[in-house]
Amino acid sequence: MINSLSEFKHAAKQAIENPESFWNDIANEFQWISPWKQTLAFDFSTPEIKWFVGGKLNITENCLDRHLATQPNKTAILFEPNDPTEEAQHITYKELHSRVCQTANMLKANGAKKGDRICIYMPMVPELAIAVLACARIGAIHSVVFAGFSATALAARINDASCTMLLTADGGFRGAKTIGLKDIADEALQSCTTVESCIVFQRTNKQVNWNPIDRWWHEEIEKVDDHCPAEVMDSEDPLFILYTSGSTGKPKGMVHSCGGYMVYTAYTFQNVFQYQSNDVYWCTADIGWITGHSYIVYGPLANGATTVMFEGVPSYPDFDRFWEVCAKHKITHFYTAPTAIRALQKHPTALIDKHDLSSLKVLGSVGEPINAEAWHWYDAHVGKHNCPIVDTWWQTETGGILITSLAGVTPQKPTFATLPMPGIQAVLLNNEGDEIEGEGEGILAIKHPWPSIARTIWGDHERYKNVYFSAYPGYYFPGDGALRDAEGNFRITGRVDDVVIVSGHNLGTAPIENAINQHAEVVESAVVGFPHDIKGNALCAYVIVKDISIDKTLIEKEIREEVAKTIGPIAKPDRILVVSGLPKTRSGKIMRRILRKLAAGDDNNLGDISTLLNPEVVDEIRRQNS
Ligand code: 7RM
Repeated sequence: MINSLSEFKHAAKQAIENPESFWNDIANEFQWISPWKQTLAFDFSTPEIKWFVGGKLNITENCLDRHLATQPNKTAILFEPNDPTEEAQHITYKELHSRVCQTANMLKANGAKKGDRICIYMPMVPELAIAVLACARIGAIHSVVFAGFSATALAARINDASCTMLLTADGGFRGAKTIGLKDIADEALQSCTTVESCIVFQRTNKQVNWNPIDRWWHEEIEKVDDHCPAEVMDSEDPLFILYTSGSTGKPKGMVHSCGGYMVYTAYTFQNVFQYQSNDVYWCTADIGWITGHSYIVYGPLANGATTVMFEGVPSYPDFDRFWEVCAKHKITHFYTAPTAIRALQKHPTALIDKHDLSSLKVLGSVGEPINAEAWHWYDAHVGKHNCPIVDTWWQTETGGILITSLAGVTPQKPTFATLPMPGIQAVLLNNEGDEIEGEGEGILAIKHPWPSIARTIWGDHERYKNVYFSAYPGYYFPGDGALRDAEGNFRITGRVDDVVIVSGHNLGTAPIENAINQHAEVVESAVVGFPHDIKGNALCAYVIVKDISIDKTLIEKEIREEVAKTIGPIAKPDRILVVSGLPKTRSGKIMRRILRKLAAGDDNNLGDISTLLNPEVVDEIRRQNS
């Protein structure tokens, strides 16, 4: 573990000078069935990336078996149910190992084998994590679909990967609501032909429809024992597929492989969060997202940590649920998203002060840039000015955290993700693709592969190449913009793929939004382009204001003046819509694709909006448009 700033600097230097020996040392800390023959083979032009070539392993031996000798009775998963009156579950490493092996046998007994794709559509219960690990145990490729997704979204993902098995539940609890997962799954399966068996976990005890391919989890699990040798996996065998939204609307099935993903998620978990053996770590994400895969399941378990799984939502039964859980389980590490922080920030701090948060040592943020106001609120009211905040920048595609501070080890700077992890060669490029030295602003790119970079898009390597490796040859292009200060700290400024060409001028929407946000009455904004007879494209700004009863004509005029002043008259939006919310994903990302269609008047063809956090704002915008 990196324990000091000087060790950090030393590691960063070593990683640049000799990446292969740097990663060899880290990978050697794991349990391999047989060693690799070559550390790295890559070519960004094809692109082909391989780590720990020829090495054999099973990630579950590293997450489970390895800890049995040293800490069998330590809690591996601490499950906190949606309903605070339902008892929490403490699942030890020994018990988790046994349940994963038994579940793996259940999958095999139902026909699953190495290389099969298994779709997992389950609520946040321990069996979800167990299902993920059971797939990994037998070498089946899991494809977790977030349980908030619709039948259409689920079917598209099952079909894209030709999944042969579906693991689901009768339903799931989310705050005061019950979601009928089995009903949604049934609807999805009407348009899927590859699924041969469906195993249903009982959570809500709700009456469900039954099909010939359905089996109850609790009945199937009774039929098998808990002895299941780990499948021997090649480093480069796929471990899982996880879908992430693309700018076209068709989700991209990012493929992660066994060896590199294990090494990098474990390495970053340990160093970023500075986890100590008795700590209780809580990441509030859902396992349906990459944050849950890497930093609820694999990273923490590979380190023998206690990882909390929370079934509920921040607002149920009240807006102090997070703080109640922190006090109840003496949470030491709390990792959440800016969107959650901003939502909780609206409520009186008395809701926090009711609870004893003195166990907290480290706070984390992930998912989008954290604004200064949210950062300072988090620092003061949750961290009591006493907990480092790690602002972790990364993506589904990167598998693990790439730019962040290390808690208490490297300096933090509000609104800055700060420095690349040792081993990550982050650079800034100008529009011509030349590297910018020192302070500056540009396009973020990564110069050298790291072990957990996604290897391809399932079934579409060409798209993988085009999206990530073609715009700036020789680099991985994440699609984000950044600025860098004199000390080398990065601040992520937002997506750069949202460029609109207005009368032949290339306009990034992020700087226009920043200008609009300068206005004292503006809370948040999103700018998109829409087709225009004369200009080719024109700009439409969606603006959330503090007080909805404000004089709209006046604020529109002031916003245009602000944009003209900071960027130039060319960037003045043609249309400004004052709205009460922006369509967002559940992790807080603005769905620009939808805003673009609405602005273009193409609103009968929005695609699936069921994956949104707030689908109701779409109708509100529609009404304003007409
Ligand atoms: C982990 C995750 C990836 C996109 C990424 C950024 C944005 C994520 C931060 C951030 C600024 C951060 N995976 N993003 N973390 N922007 N600061 N700390 O969110 O695939 O769902 O999204 O999220 O734009 O490219 S993701």
